[in-house]
Amino acid sequence: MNAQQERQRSDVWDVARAAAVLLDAEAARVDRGPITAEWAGLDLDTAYRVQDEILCRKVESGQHIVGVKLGLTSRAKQQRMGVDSPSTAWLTDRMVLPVGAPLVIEQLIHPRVEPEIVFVLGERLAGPGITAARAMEAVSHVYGGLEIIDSRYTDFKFTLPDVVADNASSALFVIGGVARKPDEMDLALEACLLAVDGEVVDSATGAAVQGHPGEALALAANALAKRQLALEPGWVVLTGGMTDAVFVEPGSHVSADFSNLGSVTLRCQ
Ligand code: OOG
Ligand code: MG
Repeated sequence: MNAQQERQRSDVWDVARAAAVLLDAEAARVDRGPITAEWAGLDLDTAYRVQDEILCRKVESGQHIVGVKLGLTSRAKQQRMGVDSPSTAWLTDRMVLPVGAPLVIEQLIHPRVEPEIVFVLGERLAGPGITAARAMEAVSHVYGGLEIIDSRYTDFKFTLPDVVADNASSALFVIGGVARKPDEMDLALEACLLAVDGEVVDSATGAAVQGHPGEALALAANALAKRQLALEPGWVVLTGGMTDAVFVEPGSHVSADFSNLGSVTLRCQ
C-alpha cells in the first residue's frame, strides 16, 4: 500500500475505528471533536455498535461488566447537554470507585460529578413491555450514588450518536453505604442536596428522573430488549443524573445528601 492509499484508508470510518479512537482518547486523557462531524454515517444504531465494541475490548482486556447506566433521563441533564433522548451504556468493574477513595483529577480529562439513585437487581429483567412497577419488583436494593462523567469530546459537546458511542461519558461511580429496600420509600419523593465545598449548589427529587427512577429502569430493560439483551441479576443500574453535573478540581469536596439514602461524599485530589 502506498502512502496515499494508506492515508485514504485511515480516512474511512467504521465501528472498529470509532471504538479505537474513543478508547485511545480515554487512555491518553485527550479530548477530541465529535465523531459525527467526521463520520455522517454514525447513526444511533451504529453508535450502539461502537459502544458494544468498546465494551468487548474492555472485557478482552480483563474488565467485567457490572451493570448499566442511563444517560440523560432528567430535564436538568437534557437541557445542559442539548440532547433530549435517554440512552443506555455499560458499567464495568474498573469504573467502581470505592467509598472514601479519592477522585484523582489528573487521571481523567475534565470530570464532572452528578448525584444518582442506584439500583441493584435481585432478578433478571428482560423487556419488552416492562412497566416501572414491574421493574421495581426486580430491584433488591436502592442506594444513593455519585457518577463521575468524563466525555471524550471537547467541552462535552456532542450529538446523541456521539455520546452513545462514547459509552455516555462513563468514567467512575461511587455507591453510598446505605442500602434500602425499594418498598421502604417513595423514590419519586427521595430528595438530594448536591453540595460542593459545603455549599449547596443544586437539588432534586427522584421525580426528576423520568417521573420516577423505576421508569428509567423500565426504559433500560425495554431499550436493551431491542438489542436482544436483558438486565441480569446482581447488576448495578445508575438511573441518571438527578441534577446537572458539577465540575470538580483538585481539592473539591462533593457531597450528595439524600433524604433516606444517606450521604455520599467524594474528595478530589
Ligand atoms: C452524558 C452522560 C449522561 C446522565 O446521568 O445523564 C449521564 C453526559 O452528560 O456527558 O451520565
Ligand atoms: Mg450519569
